[in-house]
Amino acid sequence: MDNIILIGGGGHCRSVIDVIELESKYNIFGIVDIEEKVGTVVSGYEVISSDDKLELLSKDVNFALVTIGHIYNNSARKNLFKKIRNLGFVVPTIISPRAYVSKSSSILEGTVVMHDVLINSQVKVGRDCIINSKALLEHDVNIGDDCHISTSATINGGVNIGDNCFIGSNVATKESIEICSNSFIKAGSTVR
Ligand code: JB2
Repeated sequence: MDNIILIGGGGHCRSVIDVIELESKYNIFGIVDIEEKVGTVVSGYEVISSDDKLELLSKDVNFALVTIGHIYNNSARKNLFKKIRNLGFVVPTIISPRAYVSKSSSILEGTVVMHDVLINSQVKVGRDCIINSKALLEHDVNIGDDCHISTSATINGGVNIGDNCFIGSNVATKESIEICSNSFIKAGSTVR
């Protein structure tokens, strides 16, 4: 298995570790977090360094993924994704074996698809997104880059979502609507 480094060792990281372990494609080499957390352990994996050692780590490890979450603001995630790409890390797509992803759908790199997600026919998901546990993306949905579709959100058929959107837990959207870039939709909303 190829080694991978995870950047950000909090709650979202612990969920992603569970997916990576089940997927069994990558060996988690270690976690990169803030200096104060170096030496601590996250779900059995050591925090091996802070961000300033990423260049050194890139000599030994090919793959990296940002595992900081996104609720109000995704700028930390975006900056770190940019940094690891500039350093030459390969950023993979991570898909839980417990997710269903239609073979006619496409999911770009840096995106994680968590347990029990259902992605139906002809869906397109951009880069560096979180499609969180139990989310449903119905047929012909398009999702831009850097979005977080939270737990159990239902995105109905033909919906277009721009970049940098946060769609909260249990949100339900009407079919074929446009949700513009930088939208924040709070948990439980119905979007018409
Ligand atoms: O600049 C940084 C940095 N800033 C914060 N570089 C690196 N490498 N790591 C950084 N961190 C680390 O990200 C923090 O020290 C902490 O370990 C982690 C953030 O963890 P936290 O649990 O606070 O949030 P999260 O983003 O992992 O999870 C939130 O978002 C998810 C989507 C939570 O609200 C979760 O419940 C939610 N599922």
